[in-house]
Amino acid sequence: TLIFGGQVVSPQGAAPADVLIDGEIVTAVLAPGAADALDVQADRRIDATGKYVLPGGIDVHTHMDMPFGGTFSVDDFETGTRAAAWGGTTTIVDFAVQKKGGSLQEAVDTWHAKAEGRASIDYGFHAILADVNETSLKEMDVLVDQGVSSFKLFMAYPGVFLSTDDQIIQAMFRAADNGATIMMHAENGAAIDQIVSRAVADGHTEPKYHGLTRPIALEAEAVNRATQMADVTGAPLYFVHLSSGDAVDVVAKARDEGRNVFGETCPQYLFLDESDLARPDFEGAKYVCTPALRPVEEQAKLWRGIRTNDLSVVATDHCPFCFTPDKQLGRDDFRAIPNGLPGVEHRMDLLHMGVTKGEISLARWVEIAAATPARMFGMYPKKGVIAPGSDADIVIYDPAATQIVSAQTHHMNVDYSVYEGWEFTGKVETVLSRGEVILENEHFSGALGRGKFIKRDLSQYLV
Ligand code: DUC
Ligand code: ZN
Ligand code: ZN
Ligand code: ZN
Repeated sequence: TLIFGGQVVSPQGAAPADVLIDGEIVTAVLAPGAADALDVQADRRIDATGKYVLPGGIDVHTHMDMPFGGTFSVDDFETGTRAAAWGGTTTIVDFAVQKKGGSLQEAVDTWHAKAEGRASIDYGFHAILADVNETSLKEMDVLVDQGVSSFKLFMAYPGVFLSTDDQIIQAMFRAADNGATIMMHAENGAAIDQIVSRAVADGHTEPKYHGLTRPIALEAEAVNRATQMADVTGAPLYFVHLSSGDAVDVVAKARDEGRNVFGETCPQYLFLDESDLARPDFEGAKYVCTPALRPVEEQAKLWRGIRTNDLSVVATDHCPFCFTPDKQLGRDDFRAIPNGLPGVEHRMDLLHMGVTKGEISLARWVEIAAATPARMFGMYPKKGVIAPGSDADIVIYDPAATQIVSAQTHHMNVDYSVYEGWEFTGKVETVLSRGEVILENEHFSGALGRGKFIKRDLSQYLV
């Protein structure tokens, strides 16, 4: 296959080039016209004139088919990976959830069973450490050898996922030994739960109180606490879904000291805000995720963090629940609203809007959405770059096309969109996964189960 006439985008910039693919692998990136001069024979030629040619997006934070609050996130590996591909994402890394009293291996085996035969793009797993004990600590080493090289801990959700400081520091010591990355959900959950109880006791049960009871200060406090524990233990630390400027400032300070501390944010924190939680008729429930959507002025601080690389990855935290019936569970009490937003399909487009609005460069778009996620989670250069020897995971993106987002037309298995009616400039035109065209002409053809598990290495960002 030869993709010709496009602008190939990488973290180094955008340049006209043609991409030659043999089977599943990129074999050459050629100067325009070189393919003809070399008399390259291609069975298939794809015209990318006027388009960007991008490494496929890598979303390192998704929750497919995840049990939560008495229900399950509504995208499984079939619908979720298909929706990802429609939006230009060709790799996801999903979270295998350890049960209390269960093993990490059981969690990963369960997730393999969920993904196998269903995923249409490649996928890896992180493991959620929900029960840190002697056994699960030992299992961390075993999972690293299986290519599950990152572990998420929660400082939030007491009684469900929360790890106490003694558990966190043990997991960090282990990670410092085996090289795994600790991923942290940083919010002071014990303190937040008290604030939540006080609000409910005062009769404040509407969705907007989900936001009002989770102050930024208690995110920044947890980020600081985890950063200090990482310093003491030497564990590599990656903060998931940072939502506020104060949290980014803590990460920035650690990074200025040369530490292995990294930050991720999500499109919802860049484009939505706390006013969405106050929408009438319980519509605010559609916007309940954790951390909560913030005052609008936080958005500019997050964009700045992306530019300074204190936020180095943008992932979705895709965790969709239907408005009916799932979100209705919390009609009378926001505590019962399942936490999470649908987003896996829109990340590339939203970040492209960051380019058109002048927040980030084209090169930075590809860096935060593909190249850095691949490096951060040990998949580079197989994934995250268009270069000889890399998997031919490629997106042809039309920067001039426009689209209007709607739950009627999106591909996620959820009955609403948080971006309903938004007009995006830019659109995915063609998607290749390991050399196979899986999306073109508004038609998806990726077979069920064609996606493969990616056995990941350790982070390639550690100093
Ligand atoms: N936040 C969410 O919004 N959903 C799932 C888990 C989480 O931390
Ligand atoms: Zn989280
Ligand atoms: Zn998450
Ligand atoms: Zn549904």
